[in-house]
Amino acid sequence: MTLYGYWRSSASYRVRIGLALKGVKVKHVAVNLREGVQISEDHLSRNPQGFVPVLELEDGTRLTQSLAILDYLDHAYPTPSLLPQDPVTRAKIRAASLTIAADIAPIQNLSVLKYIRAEHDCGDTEVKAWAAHWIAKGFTALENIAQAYDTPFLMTDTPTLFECCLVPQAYNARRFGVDMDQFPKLKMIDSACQKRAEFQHAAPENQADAVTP
Ligand SMILES: N[C@@H](CCC(=O)N[C@@H](CS)C(=O)NCC(=O)O)C(=O)O
Repeated sequence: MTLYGYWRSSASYRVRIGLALKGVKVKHVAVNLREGVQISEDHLSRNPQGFVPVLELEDGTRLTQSLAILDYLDHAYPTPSLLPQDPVTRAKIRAASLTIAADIAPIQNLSVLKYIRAEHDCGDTEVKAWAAHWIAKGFTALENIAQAYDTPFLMTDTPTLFECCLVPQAYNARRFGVDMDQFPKLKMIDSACQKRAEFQHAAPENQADAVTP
């Protein structure tokens, strides 16, 4: 299988974590978002939305949307599962994951930030403040939820779909200057993940296309 992604893309990072947790090896192909390769004819033929990640299966089938890709991986490679068996906990973990993937992350997408920069004459400071505002708002709700559980990961003893979403979003939060000390439980979960080899392997800085300052 081939994963078309980008080192700093949080949606690609989610899938890299899922692959690492399951011990599934894929070929990685970088789509340079900074250079606009996502809207090249080649990439639009993989994903007409012009987004990464895209997971290309061995038979050429292309899967898009990180959560749908993780769902595919969870069915194709069931162990370890990314969701617990209990239906209520499962639904709650999916909800918390969607809070990140559907509600928080899209507002700081590169194309959204480019749009507000160009159409609303925003500079770096305003753009950073915009991203930080929406991340903090979403994290405040998630911190409230997480505080009710005394487990090392959200509602569980092992990382799930939620940690696949949280770690990349916490990475982005730090990039946009959000003080993670406001969210002690999320910070604790993120730190517990960072200690694990699978999360280290999936980290942006450890990707072949990473650009170090
Ligand atoms: N909902 C999609 C979001 C994908 C997405 O937003 N990808 C970003 C990188 S994290 C992207 O390709 N952005 C390119 C752009 O905005 O031009 C998913 O979860 O896969």
